[in-house]
Amino acid sequence: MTKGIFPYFAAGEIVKGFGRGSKDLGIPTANFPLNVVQNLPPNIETGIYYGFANVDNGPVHEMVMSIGWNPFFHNKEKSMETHILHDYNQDLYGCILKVCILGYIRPEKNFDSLDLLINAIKDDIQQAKKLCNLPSNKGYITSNFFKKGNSSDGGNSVI
Ligand code: ADP
Ligand code: RBF
Ligand code: MG
Repeated sequence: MTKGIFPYFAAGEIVKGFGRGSKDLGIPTANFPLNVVQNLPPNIETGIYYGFANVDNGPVHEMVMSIGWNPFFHNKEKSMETHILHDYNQDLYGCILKVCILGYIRPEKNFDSLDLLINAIKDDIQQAKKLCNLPSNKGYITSNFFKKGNSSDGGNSVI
């Protein structure tokens, strides 16, 4: 069960992902290294999450994140992929990504086509925008965690 773990804070370097061209689909996902994935609480469900993120202590934006094995692609390795709702117009490899996960949207699913997967991700983005804007959530934009000098080794102890 995924209960009582939110907000969950994590930080790490943005590494190369699976190179499937998510970027070309308009949905680039910044991938965390394995150690950040392994630091997740053991009781966190795989699935799609929402929250806030920033890069190199910059402005905080809404994000959607996929945690799991991407059944559509049959991944062997569990991954944490974050799509930040902002146009950076550049690569961010090597930069530090900080995320504050605020809640769960849905389980990971398999789809009959890539188009259906993309439509589901677009729905997730709309959900995330609404949920991030709730009074109980939007205060996290100004969390000290996102400021310079505050980081996290992947746990949720540093706020
Ligand atoms: P990879 O397979 O290496 O993860 P993607 O096609 O998923 O490649 O693209 C992800 C990369 O795109 C990120 O690592 C980052 O460098 C860049 N990027 C640019 N804008 C964004 C964004 N809004 N959200 C996530 N990554 C972004
Ligand atoms: N992959 C899946 O196999 N099933 C999913 O339900 C799924 N949902 C996703 C939702 C979001 C918000 C994001 C960012 C990714 C999701 N993915 C899912 C991962 C997707 O397959 C991966 O990012 C690909 O690289 C996209 O081309
Ligand atoms: Mg990626």
